[in-house]
Amino acid sequence: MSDKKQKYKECKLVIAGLDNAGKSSALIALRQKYNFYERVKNLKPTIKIDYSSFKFLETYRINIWDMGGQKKFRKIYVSNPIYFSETDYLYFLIDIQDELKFDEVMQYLHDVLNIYRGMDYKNDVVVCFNKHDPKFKNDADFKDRAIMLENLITSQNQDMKFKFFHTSYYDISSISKAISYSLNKLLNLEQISKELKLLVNKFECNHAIIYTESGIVIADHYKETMDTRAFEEIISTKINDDLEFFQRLKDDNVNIDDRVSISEDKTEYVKMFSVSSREGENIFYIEVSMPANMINEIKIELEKFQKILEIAFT
Ligand SMILES: Nc1nc2c(ncn2[C@@H]2O[C@H](COP(=O)(O)OP(=O)(O)OP(=O)(O)O)[C@@H](O)[C@H]2O)c(=O)[nH]1
Ligand SMILES: [Mg+2]
Repeated sequence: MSDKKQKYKECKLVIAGLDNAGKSSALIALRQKYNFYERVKNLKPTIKIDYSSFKFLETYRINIWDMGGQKKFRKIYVSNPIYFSETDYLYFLIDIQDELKFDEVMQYLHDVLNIYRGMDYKNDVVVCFNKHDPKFKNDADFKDRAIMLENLITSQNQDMKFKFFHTSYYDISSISKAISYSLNKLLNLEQISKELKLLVNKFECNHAIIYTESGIVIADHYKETMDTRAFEEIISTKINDDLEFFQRLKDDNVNIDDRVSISEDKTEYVKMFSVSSREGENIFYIEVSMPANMINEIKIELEKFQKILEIAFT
């Protein structure tokens, strides 16, 4: 275990899809939470494969293979299955705005899935209907396209499992949510997710989210009657705002680990948790939006998350 490389558990996520599907943009949006539009605007088509990795907490290294989608590259991958070997999760992005390419999309998906069949891939294939921008969220045509593709994909590939998401780089939390899906499974975060759900139900919270220092949402629950999408817009702003707030405190050496904001109809509370493991310190934030006046109960309830996080991460 002295080898530095063995310090991390390695996970491989493959991001595939046609050229122009928005793969690289989505990844940049995820990594670069601030001012990413500028960078995305100047983004060039990916030449073959872009490798990147990020540390998830102190324990894991998530390796992301962004497979440039131009036809010439697709040909190379499809004839060299080695690129796809040892994948933990396959993400397949579809540009939901570009209906004219759906046949080509289905053909490439078919080729890629055949490779995974040969490799005995057991996890869900995560399909993202990308570029489903907020302004199209109630557009019936977009909904129909997605349903049509979903039906086609599931009926043609009954031997495989799929998970579908709607994503857009105008809604970072939609991308965050899609990526959290595989991370939750890979990193055994399901217990945490369950506890968070119990909290939301018990106190009739509007929502509760837990995220890491880099803003990756590892679990989130919302009151059922809420419009999740609209809510996510508020949440991603709130996460960024809270992260900035805590960063400022840290820069100024101020030792405060929570923040409350009270408005007429709700109270928002965010608390920082620190969990030490052999690999180092992991910082988490739990943010709860609750009916006004619940703050004291929630504070007490959140204390037990220290233990839950410790069990999961030490
Ligand atoms: N409207 C909208 N445009 C997007 C979105 N994501 C990406 N784009 C645009 O789509 C274009 C292609 O994005 P890329 O991220 O380069 O696409 P890619 O899938 O990486 O393409 P290849 O590297 O060639 O495979 C860029 O002009 C982006 O600005 C989105 O969510 N909504
Ligand atoms: Mg690219």
